[in-house]
Amino acid sequence: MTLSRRTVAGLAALGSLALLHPLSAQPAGLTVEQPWARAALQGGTGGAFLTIRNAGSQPDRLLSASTPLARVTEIHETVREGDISRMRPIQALEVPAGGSVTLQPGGAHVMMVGLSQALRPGTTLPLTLTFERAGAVQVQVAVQGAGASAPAAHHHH
Ligand SMILES: [Cu+2]
Repeated sequence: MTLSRRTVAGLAALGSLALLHPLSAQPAGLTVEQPWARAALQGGTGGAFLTIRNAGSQPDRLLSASTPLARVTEIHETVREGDISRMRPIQALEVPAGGSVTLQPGGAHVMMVGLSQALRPGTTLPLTLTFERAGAVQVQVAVQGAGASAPAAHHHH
C-alpha cells in the first residue's frame, strides 16, 4: 500500500496525540524491537538497549526516555577518545525514514540512574520513549543477566 503525503501527515498528527495518552499502542510506522536491560542493583545505574524501526517516510527523533524505576533517565552515546570510551548525554537520536537505529552496549543506550529497585533477570520494567513525531511509546524492557551483551531468546518453562 502506498500512502499519499497527505495521509502520512495525518498519521504524524495522530502520532503526536499519543503524548496525551502515554499508554496508547505504538503508532503506525514506528516500532521498538527487543528492548532489554542488564541486571543492576538497587540505587545503582542500569543500561537499556533496543532497536527503533521507522517504516514511515519521515525521519523521527528520540527526544527522551523515562521509567518510574529511575530517578533520572538519559539517552547516552559512547564516544571513543584514543583508548578510552566515554558516555555522554545526547539531546536527540535520529531515526531515519525507512531505516532503523539500534541502541546497544558500546554505542547509544538508555541510561537509568538511581534505580529505586534492583533490576533482576527474568523481570521487566516499563520504559517510555518520547519521539518528536510519534509521541510517547511505552515498552516493557526484559532484564537479562549483568554480563549480557545481546537480547536473549525467550525461554518458556
Ligand atoms: Cu550511559
